[in-house]
Amino acid sequence: MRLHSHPASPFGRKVMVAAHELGIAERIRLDYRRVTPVEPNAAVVADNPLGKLPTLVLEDGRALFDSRVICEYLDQLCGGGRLFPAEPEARWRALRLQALGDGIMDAAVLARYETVLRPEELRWQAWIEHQKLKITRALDWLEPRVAELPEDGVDIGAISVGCALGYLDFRFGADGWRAGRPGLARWYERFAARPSMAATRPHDLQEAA
Ligand code: 99T
Repeated sequence: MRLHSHPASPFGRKVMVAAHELGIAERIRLDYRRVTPVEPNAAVVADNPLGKLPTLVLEDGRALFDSRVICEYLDQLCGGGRLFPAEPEARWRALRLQALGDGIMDAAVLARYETVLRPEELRWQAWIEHQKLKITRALDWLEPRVAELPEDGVDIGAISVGCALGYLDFRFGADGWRAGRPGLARWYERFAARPSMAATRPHDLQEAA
């Protein structure tokens, strides 16, 4: 399998953390791509009309997107029920946390694009502030519910929230998301120490195709 991705993408990281947790990371070849909403990458667009990362290309040439679909595919490939719990209560808890983590990443990526991509004279400060407010509200919502996240194990909710917090450290470290959120900070410290997270730390890359 091939994965169009980028080492800075939190969604690409989510897929690779899932693959590491399932023990199949070595079956995925990483094709790093440079992609922004205004600079689509032809190789990615050929496999995904949305032109987004991550996109997984299977051995038979079919492509899967987005990160939610890819993660569920990988889980099924390994028998199912490991990252996406089957038992209803655990399942909806994990899926809701996945939606929260993905939503934080969406807001953070949109704030980032507004900051670094848009020409300076067109930048819209209110847009950035309101994307960041989404992140603030999501983290404040999560702090008293941190027990919903698995303490030692892993599921798709934990992976998504973990990658979202890792992305905030990577792109918005100065915002200090840990302040006033000791429960979440403690949970993340343990989660970030997992080998799957250590193997997928985000970084920028100049030479992506
Ligand atoms: O929107 C675009 O055209 C290019 N952006 C992306 O492909 C981003 C890369 S993160 N990916 C997504 O937004 C995927 C979201 C989707 N719902 C999923 O896969 O779950 C780039 C971050 C950075 O450069 O800092």
